[in-house]
Amino acid sequence: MSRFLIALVLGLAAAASGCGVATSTDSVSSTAAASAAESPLLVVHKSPTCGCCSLWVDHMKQAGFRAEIQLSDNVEPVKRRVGVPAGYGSCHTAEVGGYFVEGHVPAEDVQRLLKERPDALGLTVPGMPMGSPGMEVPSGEVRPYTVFLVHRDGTVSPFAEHGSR
Ligand SMILES: [Cu+2]
Repeated sequence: MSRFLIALVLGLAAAASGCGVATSTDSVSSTAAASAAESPLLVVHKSPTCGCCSLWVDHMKQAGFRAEIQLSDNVEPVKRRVGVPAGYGSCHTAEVGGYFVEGHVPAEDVQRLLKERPDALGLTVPGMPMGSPGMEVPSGEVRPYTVFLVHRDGTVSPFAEHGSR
């Protein structure tokens, strides 16, 4: 009788631990799925030596984005593939939610893009304006710059303005 009880208890413990593992795995994966939905994945194409690109990625992570870095010595093919218009390029090219994000675009503008979801290709901050995210200077000065929305036909229109005019 006591042997039977021990076997029963051990059996229950094994079943319980098996179930416990399954349950915790389930909760982990559903938590990951939930946080994935809340924090969009940014795929960033940059050269290995681009420091301001990395600082921009830090800025985006602080705003809640997850980032996957794709190192490449030549990001031009990526810019052509996603549709960055000639003359509107910058140092790095990111992809998020079906859009491209070219250069030092502030996280708030990317968040607005993903919320409003315009029928467009992406956002760009041409060049590398002083004071934009990842291009900060000790004085805190922000040169006025424009974030452009790039339409499907390759034309652009202002999406946001930053810096003091
Ligand atoms: Cu840069």
